[in-house]
Amino acid sequence: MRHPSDEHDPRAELPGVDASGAITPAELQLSARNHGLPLEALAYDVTPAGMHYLLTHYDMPVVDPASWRLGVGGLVGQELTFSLEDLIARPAVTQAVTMECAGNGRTGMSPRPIGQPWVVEAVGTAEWTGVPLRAVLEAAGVQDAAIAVLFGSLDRGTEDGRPTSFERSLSLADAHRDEVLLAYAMNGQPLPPQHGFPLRLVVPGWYGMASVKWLERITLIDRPFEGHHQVRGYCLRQTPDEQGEPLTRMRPRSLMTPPGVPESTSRERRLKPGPVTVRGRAWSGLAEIARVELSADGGESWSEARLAPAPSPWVWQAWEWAWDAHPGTHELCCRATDRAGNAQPLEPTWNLGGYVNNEVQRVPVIVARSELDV
Ligand SMILES: Nc1nc2c(c(=O)[nH]1)N[C@H]1C(S)=C(S)[C@@H](COP(=O)(O)O)O[C@H]1N2
Ligand SMILES: [Mo]
Repeated sequence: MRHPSDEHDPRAELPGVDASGAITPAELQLSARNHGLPLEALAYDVTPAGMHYLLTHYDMPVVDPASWRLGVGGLVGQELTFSLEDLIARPAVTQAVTMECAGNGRTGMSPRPIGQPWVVEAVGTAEWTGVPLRAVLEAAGVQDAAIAVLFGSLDRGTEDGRPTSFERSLSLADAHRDEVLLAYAMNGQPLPPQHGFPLRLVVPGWYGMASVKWLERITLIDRPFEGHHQVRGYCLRQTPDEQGEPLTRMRPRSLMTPPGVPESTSRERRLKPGPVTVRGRAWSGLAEIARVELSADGGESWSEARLAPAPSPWVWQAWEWAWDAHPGTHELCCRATDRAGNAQPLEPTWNLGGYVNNEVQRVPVIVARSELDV
């Protein structure tokens, strides 16, 4: 979908924009650092850590766990400081969580918003172990004047020429939800450096930006936090002057593992004729998935996939769909709808940051005439 204004490209005011719309060397650098989930890894209930998507804005801090501390302060009853051992000694919770970047699907928009050029693969499911945030807030005590909790991290960069760090806040109510964790382990191992070692926040159901990595400080505050990553990034805006709606929970999305085999450079996929089981996952942070539908004709006709039960509200659900593949060229599509009635659209809705594009996944495939051709 094109932006309504033809005369003026609102991206022109943002840093790093290439007027031709081509992927810039800076974006290539970003996408070499921040990788996606290879779609064949949808086969795992829990994504192996190295296959989980990765998104980091600045440089990844190198942290010495012996000297690292988490500070809890601001409008608290008592300021607290935790070492990593202090946190590990507290009662722990392990929880599988599907996390997706709010910019997933960005390259499907036109004109293409500048940023990490995701196609559809910015997602993963990990088993996080840590301490419930609520327990730490209760240990410190929250003063009546506090309205929000600010999470400060160790990574540093600049935005619009000003020094910044990756900081985000949650309302008191969201911060006290049972499922919100301060996680020190991923899939049973200490957090890998790139996923926030030694401690990160995990906010199940929300887009990934809420899950602040490399945590160093939790501050109770009495006014809304207005840092870059709260009020500029991760808001749905059409123009740079607009404030826009802040992003929170993940919209429904389904993804399939593309069937068949790819050609190494064109990525064109071929498969044998005959029965095929197409498999994938679906999730929504807004409600449980109600159904997943598949199409083999580019979205003209749809039929329902078999959906596995939801293991918890916070993880993706497996689905499978039986297809009788006839020779020729086909476009496979999948579409999820959640129990709150949110469905994946057929077309994206443009916004400046290129966020929340949960349009249906489209996978072109060539079904060969015979088994021998694949
Ligand atoms: N400190 C810090 N936390 C961060 C980020 C970051 O750049 N710095 N990126 C956020 C974004 S935008 C996403 S999508 C998730 C990605 O988490 P992952 O890299 O562990 O998959 O981390 C979030 N937490
Ligand atoms: Mo993200």
